[in-house]
This record gives sequence, structure tokens and C-alpha cells, in this order.
Amino acid sequence: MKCTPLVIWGFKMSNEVESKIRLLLKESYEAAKRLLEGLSDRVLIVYHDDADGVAACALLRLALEEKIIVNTICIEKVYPQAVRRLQAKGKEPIIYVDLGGPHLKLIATSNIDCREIVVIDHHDMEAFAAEHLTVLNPESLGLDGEIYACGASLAYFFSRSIKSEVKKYASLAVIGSTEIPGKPKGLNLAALQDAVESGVAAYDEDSSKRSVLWDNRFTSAESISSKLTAMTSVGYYSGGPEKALEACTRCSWKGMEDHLRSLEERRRNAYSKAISEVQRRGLSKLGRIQWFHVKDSFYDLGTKVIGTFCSYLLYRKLVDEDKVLVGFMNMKREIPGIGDLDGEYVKVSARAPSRVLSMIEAKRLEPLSRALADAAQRVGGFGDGHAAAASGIIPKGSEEEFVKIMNEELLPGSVKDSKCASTTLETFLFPKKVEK
Ligand SMILES: [Mn+2]
Repeated sequence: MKCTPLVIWGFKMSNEVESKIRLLLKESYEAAKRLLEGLSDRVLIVYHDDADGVAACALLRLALEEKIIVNTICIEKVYPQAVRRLQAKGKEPIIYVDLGGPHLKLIATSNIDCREIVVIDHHDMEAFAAEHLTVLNPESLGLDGEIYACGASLAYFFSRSIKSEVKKYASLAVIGSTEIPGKPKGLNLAALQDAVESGVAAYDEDSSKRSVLWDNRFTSAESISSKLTAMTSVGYYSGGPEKALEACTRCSWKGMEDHLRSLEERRRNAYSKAISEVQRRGLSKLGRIQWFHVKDSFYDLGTKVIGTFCSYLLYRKLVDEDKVLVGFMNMKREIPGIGDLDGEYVKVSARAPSRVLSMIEAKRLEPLSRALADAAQRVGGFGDGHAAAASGIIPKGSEEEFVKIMNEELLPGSVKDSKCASTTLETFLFPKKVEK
């Protein structure tokens, strides 16, 4: 199998960034080559439930499917149970894309069959090396992955070295990169240049607005991104991720208009039901936390919805600016494509109102990622995220205990400092991206 080394021209960036990007592209090319030289006739792609994740998966599938059988699984979070389950089935290589960076140790130690695993991600990563594990992440070169890359741009260059025709799909990388605020930089800019060259994207440098060819006309990349995210997250349990993959492959919504409308409607109904419940009952308060539980109101929707709902509540009067906002929803046991989780779980999301965020920045409170993850772990769950937004899953019935512990964990300076050594304080304090 032949791979083409990547050549990119005309960067407007510092030499240091440029040389790191070239190094990353070289690593990417070599990883693609190794994957194709392997003996397997199939591959499994595990991707994140948002526009960046699905665009990245579509690019990889486009490049690989003529050569080998491609199976895909969309997951909402890198749950330990989900990782163990999916890695226990089959022997083919696995590509994790737009997720996995913070969980390399879990992924590598669950690799009991010594499968080849490639993690293509741009989130803060855990420093962890293992045999059979290839990591493509700008963070590993000291380049900020949440400024200079996105999952889809990384997947685009990986795919382009396998199949040069993928250049016609560079618009997918442009769609994925809209989750990074501001003007496109680094790999995102390089992918955008390819897309413009191929005639599948247009860029207005002054406004940094990007449009892509979709349904045969130029459409705002951001609007497509938000629809893809709705499909993969709101529609998570109703085949949304596969439909979104299909849409990316065709660069079209054709035949999916009704599905999109019904998703919007389901989300609207669930929101209005939940908001009237929250208004009727008010928020429960404990110390530095205010919280609510929507129980089964979001039951058929993917669990990202509770995070979006928390963000939406942040701007409502009933929210106390001085307390962390925490929301719970009951979640299904089923993970599509993987099976049922052992046990009953609740998804928890936390958001920092602006005044709480200033306290976090002033180091008077712990970043939510740390406080939530520690509290979740202490009740037998799991969590991750950013300073101002974090989420996790915890066993059903442990919600009040969780709130109590998280309230304590929010106070800084306790003995637990060494636990999160792989993530620097700086990356906690200055999150570049907040889950939308
Ligand atoms: Mn991403």
C-alpha cells in the first residue's frame, strides 16, 4: 500500500509552530503507512459525538474503506467500561479520533490482545507511552491542540496521505475546526487552504467566517457543525451518528430534513419540560453548589444534552452567580454498538457562572474538571472536562453524596495535588474550548 508524504505550503505562522506542524504531519504519514502495512483487513474507528468527531471519522472512512473493511462506533465519553468492552471484541486495529488523549493509560492497559491502536486527538493528553499505541496529538509536541488543530484536521491529513482524492473533502476538516474559536491557525488553516484550493470552501479573512460546499451551495460551516452535533448527540440513541456520517460523506442533508426537524423538536420539548420542572422546584443548594436533576426528561436523548442544558440555564435569573451549577440526568444503560453498561448510571454536568470562573482563575476554587472528576471517582464514577465545564457519570443513587464531596473538592490546596500531574494548572485555568 502506498502513502504520500504531505507537503503544505504558504503558512503564515511562526517558524516554531510551522516546524512542529511539519513534524506532526510526518508522524501522521508514518502512522498511516504503518496501519496500511499491517496485516488486518479491517479497522474499527471510535469517534466523539460531535461535529468534529463525526467529520473526522467520515474522512478516515473515506480514505480507508476501499482498502479495508471499516466499522465505526460513536461514544459520548471514554468510559472505562466502554473502552474495555469494545477492545475485548475483535483483533483489528482501532483508531480513536477526537477523543482518547486524556485516557491513554486506560486505553493502553485495556489492550490485552495487543491490537494496534492509533489515538488521533487534540485535547489535553496524558503522558503515556506503550507498545502498540500510536498517538497523534499536537500536544505531544508542545503545540496547543485546542488552538492549532481539531480532530477533523488531524484526520484529514492522516487520510490525505492514504488517498490524495480526500482533498475534495477538506471541507469536512473546515466544519470540524469551527469548534475552535477565532481565526483558523496551524493545521486548521492548512486544511482550509486545501479546501479553498479544491473549490469546496470559501474564507472571509476579515470576519474569519468560513463557508463550505454543501448541497451544492456555499453554506456557513458553523451552521453545518451545529446540525451535525445535534444529530450525533441529541440523536445518539436513534441512529443519529450514522446519519451524520452519511451526511458528511455526501456533503448533503438530502433525505434527512425530517430527521433534523424532529431532533430540533425533541430537544425543544425536552428543554421546555425540564425548564418548567426546574422553575417549579427551584435549584437545590449546598455550599458552593446549586443543582438540579431532570430524572427521565432527557431519557431518549444523548447525555451531552444535559451539558448544553446547563449552559443554557446559566443565563437564566434563577441561577446564583456565586455557585457552581450542577445538573443530573438518568442515562440509558445501552451504549449503541457496544452493549449495556453494568449497573445504572446518572450523567452529571457542571458549569461555572462567570463569577465562579473568576474565582477559579484566582485559584480560590479548583477547576471543575478536577473537582468533578475527583468527586465522581470517589463515588465510583468517572469524569473529565475543562475549568469552566466538566462532566462525568456516577452510579445512580449517589447524586447527593456526589454533591457533598464535590463541594469539598472545590476548595483548593488539599492533599490531592499530585493526582492530576499530567494536566498543568495552566491548561485547567485557561480552557480554550467549552463544550457547547
Ligand atoms: Mn474536537
